[in-house]
Amino acid sequence: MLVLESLLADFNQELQSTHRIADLLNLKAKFIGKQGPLADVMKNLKDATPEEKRTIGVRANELKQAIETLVGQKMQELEIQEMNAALASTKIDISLTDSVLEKGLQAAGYHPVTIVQQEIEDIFISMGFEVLDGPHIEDEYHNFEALNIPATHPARDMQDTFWFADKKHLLRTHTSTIQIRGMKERKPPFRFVGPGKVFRCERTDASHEMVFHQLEGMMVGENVSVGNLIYFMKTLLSEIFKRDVEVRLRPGFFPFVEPGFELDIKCLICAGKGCSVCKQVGWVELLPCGLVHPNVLRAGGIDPEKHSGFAFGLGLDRLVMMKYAIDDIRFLHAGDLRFNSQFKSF
Ligand code: FA5
Repeated sequence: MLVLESLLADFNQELQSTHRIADLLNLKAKFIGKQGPLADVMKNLKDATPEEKRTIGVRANELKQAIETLVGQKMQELEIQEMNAALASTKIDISLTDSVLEKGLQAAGYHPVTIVQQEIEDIFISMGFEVLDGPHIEDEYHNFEALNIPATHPARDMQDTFWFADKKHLLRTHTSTIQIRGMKERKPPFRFVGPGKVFRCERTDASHEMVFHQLEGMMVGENVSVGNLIYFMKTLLSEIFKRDVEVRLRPGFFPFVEPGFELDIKCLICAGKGCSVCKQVGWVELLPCGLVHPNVLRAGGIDPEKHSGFAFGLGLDRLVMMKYAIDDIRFLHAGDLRFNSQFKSF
């Protein structure tokens, strides 16, 4: 018995000075492994009396379990310690400081389209609008039919479409797709904006890209009028440009609005004199809009007898071009860091 009792004390003493997992495993083997003293005690039991066998056997088992428990506890402790040590030695400082930048490393920054999109979202949020999202891959219904553009309507050709092979799905040609789901999921009055990428199979030039960004807006309620529409458009432009910009409103045709308007901005690249961005006309198409067509309200589950609404589809890339005087839309999509890093960094 004495051997057994001193065994636990010896084990505890050695355990105190064990600080590595490998040493702990060796210590465990030393005390309760096949060649260890506990195994010896058990082997020698064959010559003992039945009474000794019982008391010593029980005690030996208790000790084995006690040692296993202590090893388990210590193992957990050491694992945490080793993990913390590993984390501390591989720690990365992700905060770039000026001194790092002085060494010539590039700071990360937001893309100008993202900067302006976030600014516009904030402006609309402050005016009680929600911000919605929608899928890039759409069906014919949401991109055309529900927007009052049936299959045979010539307006389908206004937006050259990338179709999928099944001829049912497409890459959305405009963010107006967000209108239908937005209407179906809420009851009037409501107001929301929906920014995102859109896709058109178009020849590119200084003001046209195949992949570009729009920001849809919609407000539905009782007696929503052209007056409301003009108020929100004016607020948006004065907040974005922080100065007076010249705009003009002219009639525009879109099957999903009636009446429809085109809001153009006086070209800020050439101050209206004529350039490649405005196609020599001095004005840039920026913000088509109008009152939501009754058929579209119905498709969204809204009774046009009770409610009316306005909608707009802002050309985000063109707005960015006007704001920063960028004279070719292709700069926005080239991924050139020399261009991108001129804008606000994190
Ligand atoms: C539309 O896409 C309509 N869905 C907008 C709308 C919404 C009207 C709600 C009424 C109510 P449009 O095809 O004109 O309309 O495009 C809207 C804006 O996107 C244009 O004024 C222009 O600023 C921008 N845009 C159009 N095509 C391109 C292009 N290829 N590259 C860059 N910007 C473009």
